[in-house]
Amino acid sequence: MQQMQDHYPTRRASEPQLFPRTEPVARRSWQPGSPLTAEQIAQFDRDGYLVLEDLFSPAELAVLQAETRRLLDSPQGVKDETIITEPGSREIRSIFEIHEQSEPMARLAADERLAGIAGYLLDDEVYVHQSRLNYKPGFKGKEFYWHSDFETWHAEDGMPRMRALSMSVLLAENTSHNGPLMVIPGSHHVFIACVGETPEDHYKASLRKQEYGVPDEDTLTELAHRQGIVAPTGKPGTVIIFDCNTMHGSNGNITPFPRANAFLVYNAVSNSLEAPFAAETPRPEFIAARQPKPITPLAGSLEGVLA
Ligand code: 6CS
Ligand code: FE
Repeated sequence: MQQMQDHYPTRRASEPQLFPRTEPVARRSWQPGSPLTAEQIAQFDRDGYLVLEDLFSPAELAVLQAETRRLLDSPQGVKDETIITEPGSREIRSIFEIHEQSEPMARLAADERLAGIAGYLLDDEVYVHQSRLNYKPGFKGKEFYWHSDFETWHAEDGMPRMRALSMSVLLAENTSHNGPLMVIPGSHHVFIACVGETPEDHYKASLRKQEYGVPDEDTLTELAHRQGIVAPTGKPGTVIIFDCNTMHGSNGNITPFPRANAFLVYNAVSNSLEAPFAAETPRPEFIAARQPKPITPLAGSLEGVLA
């Protein structure tokens, strides 16, 4: 496959490098009928993240929470390779490809309140690049070290441009104590190229504990001092949208209160995956969809969607 030009070379140099983002963040400005206000679009563009409250009714949340419980309690119902456990234990850390293995999660992924907003901000038809149920059990949930998703998706999956975004649907209370997502506002405007060649089958380690494709401490220190760190919290039903290149991570969870989020990553159809830009072979389909399935956003309630 002919590889496109590499606008964001990473895992090549022996020193960390910073490259300016060479493309817009929010690709459509406000116009009548927009699913977001002009202020929300401006905030997403400026900060690289946006928090939306109360998108789903309590009854819809009950469907999603029951499905989350079902997936976690009976993981034998999902493909074994999509279940990622915590380092050093059998505790489930993530279940990938939930949009292909669960009716309620498939309906959530296609909902206009998510896919419709993604398509607006990315100014294109969108498909699910990756989905996962992130579960951070009480006492045992481990951290997700700082990283830019795009750096991994570019290097290991072959995502050409920064025209993708993640939506984290909070399914349990995300408080400041139980390991909420932390983001560095504005970090999405710069691409931090990482040092270190991608190991073979890197995903088998990185999804449990990522050690390659993580930024160096000096760059992180400078970025955090300049931009600060925020940890959006919220009750179940809150949705945190963040740009593919926003630097983020989360701490471990030593409280008794589990943290559970459904992550949906929307990519623009025009930004479909090429050959990896810094890896020998692409990662498996359950982590990165290589055949885009454009979404027709669905209106209506999630109530009654059965597992
Ligand atoms: O490697 C990935 O694709 C996944 N890893 C992290 C820590 N965030 C993005 C994505 O879910
Ligand atoms: Fe991430």
